[in-house]
Parts: sequence; structure tokens; C-alpha cells
Amino acid sequence: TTAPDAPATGAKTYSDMVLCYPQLGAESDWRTANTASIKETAATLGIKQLVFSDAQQKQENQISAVRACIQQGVDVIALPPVVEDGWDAVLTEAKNAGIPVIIVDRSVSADKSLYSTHIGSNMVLEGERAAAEFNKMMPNGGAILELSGTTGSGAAVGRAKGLRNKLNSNITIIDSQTGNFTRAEAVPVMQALLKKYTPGTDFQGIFIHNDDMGIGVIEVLKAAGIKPGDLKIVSVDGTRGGFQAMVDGWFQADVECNPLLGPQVFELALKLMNGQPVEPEVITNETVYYPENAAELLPTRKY
Ligand code: GYE
Repeated sequence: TTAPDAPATGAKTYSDMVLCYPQLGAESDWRTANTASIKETAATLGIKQLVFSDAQQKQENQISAVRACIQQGVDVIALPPVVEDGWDAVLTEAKNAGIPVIIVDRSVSADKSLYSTHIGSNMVLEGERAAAEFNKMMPNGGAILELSGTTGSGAAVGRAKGLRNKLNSNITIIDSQTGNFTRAEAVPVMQALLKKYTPGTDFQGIFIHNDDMGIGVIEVLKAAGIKPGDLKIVSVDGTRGGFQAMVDGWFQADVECNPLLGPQVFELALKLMNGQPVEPEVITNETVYYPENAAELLPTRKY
């Protein structure tokens, strides 16, 4: 007789699973938390093998990592793509090898027939939520700067689009520059912007595509003698650093983007290994955080 919780005969379990996670990099606290979530979930579920790599934000490294996983004959590839374009060839190779692909976090522009599903945030909605904050804080209009994420990434493209979708017409985006989602790259970009534009006069707000860049921006503003609250700043992610920036009065809102995707990724992977149907798009549920309860929530933040 079979134990009641035993899988149906022939069904694959987590202990059979070899999952490939060609991580795009380690550029931010969001990314570090995403990596931790994947590794912890793999360990908790006791999967057979997690094939993890770090592409250091270079698409060619990610493509090589995917090819190595195809060669190895992994069961499932879960891919967080650094940029949207340029995946058709390698996704076709995976498909021809019969390996299902889950696109994680950022989106790809490739045809949907080349992968099984996409799980992640609605990046356009995040940009729209940021726009709503500026509309509330600047009812009489004004000017803002945008510090964007990695050029061509689904996260940056979506957030930029969402901002423009919903920003009131009396608020102008006077400049938009990329800081590649890192604190280190955001610093010189913000320094250059401060040489070009006078805070308060030329612009009253900044939309920043992630908290790590936001922390770099704060450093630059502080050095220039600008005080918390002098500018309206909205960021994205909701990391501990972002919460601290709200506690300190620098960010007026932080749009949540959840990196803790491990449990859902492995659940989808198991279904795919067993040939079960999955939703073509799994969107994570998110909100907006404010300074009012940032201090109270900070200790509860997991990333
Ligand atoms: O917002 C940022 C990270 O793709 C959603 O990538 C992710 C973004 C996240 O570097 O911090």
C-alpha cells in the first residue's frame, strides 16, 4: 500500500529536480535577496541540484551559462534576463532540447512560444505607482529627474513607461540618466546632474529606479548640502536601505518590488517537470510604502 502523501506513481518530486538559475548579477540588495531566496528554497525542498551562476550583469555570460545548462541536461531553467532583447537563439536551443524555461523577474521580448511562463513584478505598474506619488506631492506641477536602471532591462523599460503613462502633464521629466541599478554608478551620474541643474529651482523631485541607486543619490545630495525633504524622492524595491531612507526623511515613498520568488519558482518548475499546465504569466502582489510607518516596519523587512 502507498502512503497517503506519496506522489502518484511515476510523478517526479523535488528530490529528482536539477534546476539551473543563471543569475544576472549581484548589483543590488534586491538581487542578493533574490539569490538567497532561490538558494534557501532549493535547500529547504531538498532538490537534487541547483546549478547557480552569476553573470555580472553581462548578457553574454548569461547566455553561456544557459548553454552550459542545456549541455548538462538540467530539468528546468529559471532565467532572470538582464535585458529584454537577444534571447531568441538560446531559448530556441532550450526548447529543441526539451528543457522548459521559466523567465523570472524581468521580461524578455522573445516570442512566448519559446518559454513556459514568466513570474515577476508588473514593472509598468511600479512606474505608474511612482507617478501617482509625484502627482499627489506636486499638485501644482513641477520638474523631476529620472535615474533609471539598466538600459534595455525589463525593469527599467517598464518603470520608465509607467511613469510616463500616469505623470500629470504639468510635471516634466527634464532629464533621465541610467545608473545601471548600482549605488556605485549612481553617484557620478547624480553628481553630473547636480552640475547641470539646480535643485529646487530647476527640479523639485527625483524618480529613482531602485533603492541602491537611491542611497548613492542621498550621498551626493548630502555632500551638496541638500537636506532631507528639500526634494521629493520616490524609489523602488522596498529594501531595508529604502526603509531607512524613509525613516531619515529622504524618500517620500518606496514602491515595493518583491525579490523573494524562490517558493513560486520551484513550484512552477515541479509542475513543468511533470508536464502539468502552468499559467503563462504569474504576477507578484505588491504595494507602496510610506515614511509614516517605515520605522515600525523596518525590523520586519526580510531584505
Ligand atoms: O528593482 C533592482 C535590481 O529586476 C526587479 O533589479 C529587478 C531590479 C530591482 O537590480 O534593484
